[in-house]
Amino acid sequence: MPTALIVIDVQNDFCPGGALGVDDGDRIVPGINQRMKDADAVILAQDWHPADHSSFASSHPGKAAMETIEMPYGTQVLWPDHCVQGSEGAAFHPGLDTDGADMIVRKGYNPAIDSYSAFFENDRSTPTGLHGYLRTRGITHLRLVGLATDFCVAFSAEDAAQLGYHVSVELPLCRAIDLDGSLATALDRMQEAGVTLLG
Ligand code: VGL
Ligand code: ZN
Repeated sequence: MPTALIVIDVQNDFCPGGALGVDDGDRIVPGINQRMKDADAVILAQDWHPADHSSFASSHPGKAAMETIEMPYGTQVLWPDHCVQGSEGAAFHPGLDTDGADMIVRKGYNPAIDSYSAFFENDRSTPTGLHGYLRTRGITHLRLVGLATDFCVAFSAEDAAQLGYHVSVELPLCRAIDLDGSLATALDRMQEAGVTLLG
């Protein structure tokens, strides 16, 4: 089965000490590097925002990080500034074997809309191009790992399942933000979408 490993957002800002640091986010790096060796294709997703991105609380006077607002495409969590294009925070964790990647897909570059998923922006319809890439390479099976389980990993997994891929998420190689029960919700949603959760 032609299988791709999709590594979601293993970037400095999502690791401890980063702008949106996830607990133990750096601990998954060695295991991910190991996992690259038995995939037919390795894809890295990279959160890549302009400095004035609409998902940043700093773009909305009077709003604080982790509050939500209504956007034309639905409810949006407002985040601290993170993964600003070209910054050290947007760089991959220095331990990640980026040389092992076949392609890097950047997302979240449109100032007006966030993009948790590596497949679609948060309107769940504007494509990033990853589906076309995987399809033309004949990939049918996806293994997802990375950060954060309950946002970018979950949205990517759900979209991939909806697109018809066989999708598994390797939970020991993911870490979550877990904001107001978001991890439990994300696990339920992935399971409902037909994603296999590997413990
Ligand atoms: C992510 C929040 C904002 C993620 C990205 O990678 O899960 N979360 N941007
Ligand atoms: Zn982001």
